[in-house]
Amino acid sequence: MSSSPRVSNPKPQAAPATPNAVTPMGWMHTARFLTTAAQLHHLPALDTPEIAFVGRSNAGKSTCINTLTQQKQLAFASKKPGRTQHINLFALGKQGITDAVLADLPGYGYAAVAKMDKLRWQQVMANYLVSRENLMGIVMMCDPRHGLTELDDILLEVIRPRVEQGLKFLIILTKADKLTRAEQAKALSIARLQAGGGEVKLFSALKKQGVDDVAQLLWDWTHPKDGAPAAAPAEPPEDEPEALDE
Ligand SMILES: Nc1nc2c(ncn2[C@@H]2O[C@H](COP(=O)(O)OP(=O)(O)OP(=O)(O)O)[C@@H](O)[C@H]2O)c(=O)[nH]1
Ligand SMILES: [Mg+2]
Repeated sequence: MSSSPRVSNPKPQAAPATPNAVTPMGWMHTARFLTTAAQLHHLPALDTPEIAFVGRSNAGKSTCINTLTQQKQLAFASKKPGRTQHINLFALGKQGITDAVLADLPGYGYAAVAKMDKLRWQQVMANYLVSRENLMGIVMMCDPRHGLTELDDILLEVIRPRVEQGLKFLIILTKADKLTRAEQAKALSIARLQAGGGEVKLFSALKKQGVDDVAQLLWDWTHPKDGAPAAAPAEPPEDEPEALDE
């Protein structure tokens, strides 16, 4: 990544003394578009902690980002799978001072994408997840009606070494409005078993379920009370990253 300019951001400011001046939801609403890139080396190298939204195509990643940030079209959401085709970065932080970045990634597993395009994307994504230095957390979006799929499991394997080194990890069970209460409870306990100690939350963009919880968690990740470093160590980028198989 030495070819990319390193963008140094000012250190996050200490929270103001007034308790309500910065809330996780208020912080989320400061989201603004930062940049978009079709390839990893086109992304600027950042010092700011970054949280990536990953998951199958159509799982609801872009909608989740729009719901959390309360902006209708910050990320492009669509009924048609494969809507997001770039890595899109959004900056968060009060008074224009960026203290975290959200990354909306293209979904995987969408059958109607040409094989070469699929392979290219899987490589870009695997390389991003393994080598993005400021990546400090991953939110995996999963439609509980389908559960974690084989591709989700492969992705979990790709990131496992970084999770073991401290990368934060959350599974969001999306479209919870499509499940009954009993189905929600069942999906939650199954996903908790699969998450290997990671957090799992139910979420519905339609019903605004889980919005506060997720905002609070992402805030806690990026504003650690003990001042510990936010990002987990990354591997140097490889020329031939491991592709995610179908
Ligand atoms: N009922 C319901 N529909 C949802 C919810 N979240 C997303 N959707 C719908 O699911 C479809 C896909 O949403 P997107 O946010 O574009 O999904 P994505 O994961 O970003 O998809 P890709 O960009 O293709 O990877 C859209 O029609 C959304 O309206 C939800 O919480 N409830
Ligand atoms: Mg999307």
